[in-house]
Amino acid sequence: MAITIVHPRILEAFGLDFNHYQIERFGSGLINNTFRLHGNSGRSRDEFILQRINTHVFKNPEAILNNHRRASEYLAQHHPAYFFIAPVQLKDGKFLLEWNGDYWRMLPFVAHTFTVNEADDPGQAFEAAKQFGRLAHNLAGIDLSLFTPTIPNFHNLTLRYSSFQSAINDAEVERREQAADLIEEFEQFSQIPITYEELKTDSDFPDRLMHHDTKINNVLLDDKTGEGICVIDLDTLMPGKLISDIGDMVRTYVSPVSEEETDFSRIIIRDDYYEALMRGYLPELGNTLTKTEKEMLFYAGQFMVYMQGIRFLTDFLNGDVYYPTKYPAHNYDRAKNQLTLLERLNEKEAVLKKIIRKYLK
Ligand code: GN1
Ligand code: MG
Repeated sequence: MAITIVHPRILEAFGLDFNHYQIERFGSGLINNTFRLHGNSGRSRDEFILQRINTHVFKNPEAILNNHRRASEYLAQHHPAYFFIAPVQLKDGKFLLEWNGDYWRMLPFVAHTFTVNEADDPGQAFEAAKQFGRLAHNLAGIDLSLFTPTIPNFHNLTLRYSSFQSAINDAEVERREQAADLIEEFEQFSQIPITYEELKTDSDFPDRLMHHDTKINNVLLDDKTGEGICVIDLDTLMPGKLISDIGDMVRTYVSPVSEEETDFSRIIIRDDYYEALMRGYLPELGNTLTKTEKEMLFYAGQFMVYMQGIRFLTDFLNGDVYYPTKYPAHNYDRAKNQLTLLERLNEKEAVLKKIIRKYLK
């Protein structure tokens, strides 16, 4: 992979003098290239996040900035007290910089905050879920027709399922044979995409503006109190379904180990984390949830874990073209990890549904 270099002209375009900033790589995202800028002035306001947008994944980078701007304007008008990071404007008035075929955008850095890659206590799961719930609530009245999908069909499980089928057909023999058992196991859960197929057109299952990447490191926490301050990474803020945001929290907060874990016996459902996230998220949306949305809260976890599982397996069958891998069976292991998580989740269906009911009152 080529090393990305920040050219002085990029900072200049944002009205910043290159000589006044220290630049370092930042964060753990796999998709975009992220840098943190420290101003020599030492003022906390003089810090920025600069990102080069990955245009293999985001083919329409303008859409990201347009959506982000629409949301921040709406929030400033309707929820002025709500803290939301708006993108930094270029000298020419735009928000997206094109430089030598690459696309860059800048955001203010929020001082006195930190992120965690895994939830270490239920309190963190609660704080993060509350932030995502608040975002969904505050954006509930916005006109969805103003938004362009930044990744079309991103969480369209019907399409993800059919890409999985194509990958099975087109895979090299060796990989297909290696994955045969796992393919079979995912096929046994085909009720999950069938349910999605029905939900998609259900009038009681509306589109909402969703974040679509609700993992815990996309929430900034106050470095003194640990309280949730705001959400970040708004690249996939676009119309979608409630199950995406809730489901990805279930997928990423509830097990003590991440999708990278290969000792699958360590994948378990921590009821207290599941409860913390429902307690954080559901009250924020209050009575705005429809009957069908309420009924589908447990399904949300199944939906996202299953989808991520087949996305990893699809990539394994395709020869690792999407997710960066460190060894040949990496995507296979990630898929097996997600399958295990799905099984653990299903075993606890009754207990978890009881928890959900507690927070729907
Ligand atoms: C990708 O790069 P990251 O971690 O923000 C992916 C998500 C997956 C996640 C799985 C644009 O997100 O959908 O859930 O990997 N984002 C994109 O680790 O494909
Ligand atoms: Mg992300």
